[in-house]
Amino acid sequence: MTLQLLGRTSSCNVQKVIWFCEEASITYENKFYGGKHGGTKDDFFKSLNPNSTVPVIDDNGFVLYESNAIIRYLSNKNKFLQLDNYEDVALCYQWMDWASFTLAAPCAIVTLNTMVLPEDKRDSDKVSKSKLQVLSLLKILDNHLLNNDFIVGGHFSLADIPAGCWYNRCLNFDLDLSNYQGLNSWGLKSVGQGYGRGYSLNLINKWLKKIH
Ligand SMILES: N[C@@H](CCC(=O)N[C@@H](CS)C(=O)NCC(=O)O)C(=O)O
Repeated sequence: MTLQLLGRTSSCNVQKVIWFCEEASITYENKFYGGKHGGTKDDFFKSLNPNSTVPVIDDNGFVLYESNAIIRYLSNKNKFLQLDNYEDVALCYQWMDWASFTLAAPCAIVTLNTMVLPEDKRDSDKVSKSKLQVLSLLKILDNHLLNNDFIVGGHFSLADIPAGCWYNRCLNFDLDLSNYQGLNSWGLKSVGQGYGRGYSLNLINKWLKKIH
């Protein structure tokens, strides 16, 4: 059976899985759950993921949630985007967690208060404070990327996917990133236009305009 991916494409965590599948040429069927599509509190969805969050995959009966766990599983199963030594694997997990928790936290506050909540419920103070946090966190990644072409191991790896998805989201936050040369040049190589690698995220950006 084709890999089932449950989750709305406007979620960065779902985007990680789409990006990996596109890179690895894995055929998948995407069913929209969560956000305005709802369905995550239904018995069926909760039998797959009692946390009611997206993404979830069903790979021929093997069910898995947590986006980073999903892309690590798909990477191991397909022997794709793997790293060769334990140190690089550990650094890869470090950056995946950093992007998914440390960077994602203020990004989620900006997203909520600029795109998701109704205008009269948005908190502009929270947006300003969180944008400053995002800028200082992106500076950490920028410093790392001034000396490294990609996040780990000198080539595109799983480590670039979570950070790439959140960087892509940050491009919608109206931030001044002109002094972030390392980040921007990595962004062009990983998620940017004109490179095959960025194809799936560019596609997602087009979808987002239509279906957020
Ligand atoms: N740590 C989880 C977080 C999952 C999560 O919080 N997903 C959000 C979307 S990014 C969600 O399901 N929100 C509820 C909804 O979309 O209805 C993961 O990486 O998969």
